Amino acid sequence: MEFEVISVIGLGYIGLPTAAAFAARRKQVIGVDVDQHAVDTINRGAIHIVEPELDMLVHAAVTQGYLRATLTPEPADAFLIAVPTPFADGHKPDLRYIEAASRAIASVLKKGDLVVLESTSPVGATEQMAAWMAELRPDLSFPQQKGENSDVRVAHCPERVLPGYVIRELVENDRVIGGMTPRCGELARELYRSFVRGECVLTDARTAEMCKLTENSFRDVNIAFANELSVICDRLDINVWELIRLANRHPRVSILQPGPGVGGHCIAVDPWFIVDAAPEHARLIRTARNVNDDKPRYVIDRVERAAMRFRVPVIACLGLAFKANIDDLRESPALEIVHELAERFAGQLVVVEPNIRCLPASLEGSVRLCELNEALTEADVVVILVDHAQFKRLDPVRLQAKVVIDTRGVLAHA
Ligand code: SAJ
Repeated sequence: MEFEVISVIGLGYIGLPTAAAFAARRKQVIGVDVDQHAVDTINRGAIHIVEPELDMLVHAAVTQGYLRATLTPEPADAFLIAVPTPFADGHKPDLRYIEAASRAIASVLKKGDLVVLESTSPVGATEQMAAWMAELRPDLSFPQQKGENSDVRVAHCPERVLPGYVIRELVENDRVIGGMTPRCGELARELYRSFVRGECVLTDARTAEMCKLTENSFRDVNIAFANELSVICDRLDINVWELIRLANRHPRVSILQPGPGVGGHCIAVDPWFIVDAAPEHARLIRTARNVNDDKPRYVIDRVERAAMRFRVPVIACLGLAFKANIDDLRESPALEIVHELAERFAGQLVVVEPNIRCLPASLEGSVRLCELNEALTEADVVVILVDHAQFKRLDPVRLQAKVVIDTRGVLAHA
């Protein structure tokens, strides 16, 4: 089966690079997004997010005529859904974007089409997506009705690329593909093989869903271990960065790095989908989430105690993004910490975030965005919240006579 026209629904951090990857293999790609600004930007050959090398790829894809963006779905041979799956109140998975996307493409589906859900999803979401489409298209059959003989094929292939390294990981990482039937999986594998150099491993849709959640929970639990260690080490007056470096010399020990908390829209979210599915059994996974979610509060307390040493302290917060060398502020512990501090120390806070040009609206007026040099000149207390490359090059002499709270071990690794 040749997939000549591929449609990617959701042109964000995953959908846009994926669309560009198909286009780079000379596939006709129709990108669909509800955001007019994103659609217009892409059609100009530019991008609305920060991801190394993506601008070049999108520019080439659009100018060579392989990629175009639109607000409304159009017919295609394969549809990839890459929309967000946030959680609602009580940490319950919120499938409204998947529902909207699948309902939106239902009207343009035809016999022989393949629909792949890429969004990280709770177990059962792929089947639910197929049910939504079937409801709107009684004239077509779906795998839950006709098995291997269905008109439309459905699979789940969770994305697993690391922001900041998306272009490389998209091509190199192995992919887990869960078909609603074996044939659905095989077709999806054919589709991905056009640009994926890693192995495409087949399973069923539910296992693929759980696999993605497991990967991110594994990371969350391991970061929680590092974060818990950092709090214990503060208590015992031990340098946690040195401790981890030493422990990691053991051939079977590989501890991750403590930080100000866990951010992003994946690792801080996905483990809750497991907790929601098996609340009585997901004890370790829930505790890890709580340990990581408590870390920003711990940092705020440390900053408040440090600030007490000064009459009117100026506090410089270095970094707002959820991790190094990106502009993404979503679910960022650094942002959460700065928000809290801004309320407590209004007018005394300066923020350095080299990857953004203006502050988020919620911080405007209460803190000042400035250059690193200026912040260091003014500050009494320096709080390092993100290990951006610029901060790693910081001259320690500039920090003399200041109180420094280094939540990322930037100075310990210098
Ligand atoms: N963090 C630490 N210490 C560490 C590693 C990370 O505090 O040692 C923090 C980061 O600063 C950040 C958060 O954890 O705030 C998450 O960052 P990350 O780099 O671990 O992961 P993400 O959210 O950027 O991407 C993850 C990746 N999953 C895994 O590594 C298992 C990526 O492969 C997934 O595709 C992505 O989630 C996703 O979209 O699900």
